Amino acid sequence: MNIFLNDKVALHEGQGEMHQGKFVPCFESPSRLNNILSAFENEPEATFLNATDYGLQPILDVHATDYVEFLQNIHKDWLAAGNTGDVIPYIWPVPGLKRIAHNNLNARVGYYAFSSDTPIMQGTWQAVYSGAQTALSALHCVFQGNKRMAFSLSRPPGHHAHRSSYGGYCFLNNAAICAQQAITLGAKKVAILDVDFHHGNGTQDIFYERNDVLTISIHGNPETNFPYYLGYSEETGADEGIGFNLNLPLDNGADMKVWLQAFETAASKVKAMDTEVLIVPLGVDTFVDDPISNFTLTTEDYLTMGEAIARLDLPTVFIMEGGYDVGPIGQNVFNVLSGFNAETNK
Ligand code: Q9C
Ligand code: ZN
Repeated sequence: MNIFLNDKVALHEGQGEMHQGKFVPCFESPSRLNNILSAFENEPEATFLNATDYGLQPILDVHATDYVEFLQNIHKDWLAAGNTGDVIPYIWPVPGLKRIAHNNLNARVGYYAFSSDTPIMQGTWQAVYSGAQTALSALHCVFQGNKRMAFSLSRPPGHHAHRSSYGGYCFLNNAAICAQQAITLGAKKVAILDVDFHHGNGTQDIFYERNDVLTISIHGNPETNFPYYLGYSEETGADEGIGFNLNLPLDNGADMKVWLQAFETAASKVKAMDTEVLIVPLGVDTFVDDPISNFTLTTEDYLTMGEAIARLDLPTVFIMEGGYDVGPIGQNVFNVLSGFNAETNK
């Protein structure tokens, strides 16, 4: 197991988010990562590696320059304007208002945010920049280093981030940045199989008109789950990308049996294409006791999940996404990689 770590993750720690009408501690916290790391500490097969810095270009190949500059500067500007807490949006340019690049900070924040749950603080840019480099390092390890698998163990997550907007705890779309980097390095076809509980809306949108990156997501039905406005089964791609997006929304309460049926549909789609690299945005918020999700997977089911992913028999890059039951999160993530490893070494 080649595991890449981001030593800047603690720099991103939000003060809180709105949840069911109350301001509560952020679900997406540094303790998540510490607990995952602990679960791997005594694993003889785990090799911990430091990330390489591939610079800003791979990020700018996916995200707009003005958006990246916003992420780099907003907290500094926010403090200079006399604010003290985290950057949190409260107004959005919905249809009927003017969607304009605004000088006012509150207006600028609403222009780039799509949800209110994703605070920005002083260290956010450093943490997310390093997170993207961690993911890129895992991609390079697999795609150029010819390794069977690598795991980018970082936070905050990425799959909700669009080309020019952040939300759902995500700023830079690490999976998309890796997929694009593989294409830049010469891959003709890349597949992204998102197993986080939530739909990978950012990833879908970024590649929606393209046929070189297949995007698949197995997730909680957006009729009742975040991100609500995307993730339906009829979204199959546009233009050149028609047939290269597959959404597999599942009803609340879905267990491993139901999940595996969806996985088999996803697997056939991946196998039908000449995929060179598989990227797996890995969220374990499908866990039965996850506080903000409602599938019913068990700790043991994650072994099965890892085995199933390994049977796709592809060079695979796992990228850490969600999972908010911080007690079992380590064992759950460990089991996915451990199942993958066991199946690979069979
Ligand atoms: N207060 C990921 O799993 N926030 N993101 C819910 C409830 C959205 C989760 C708001 C959850 C996004 C990467
Ligand atoms: Zn999630």
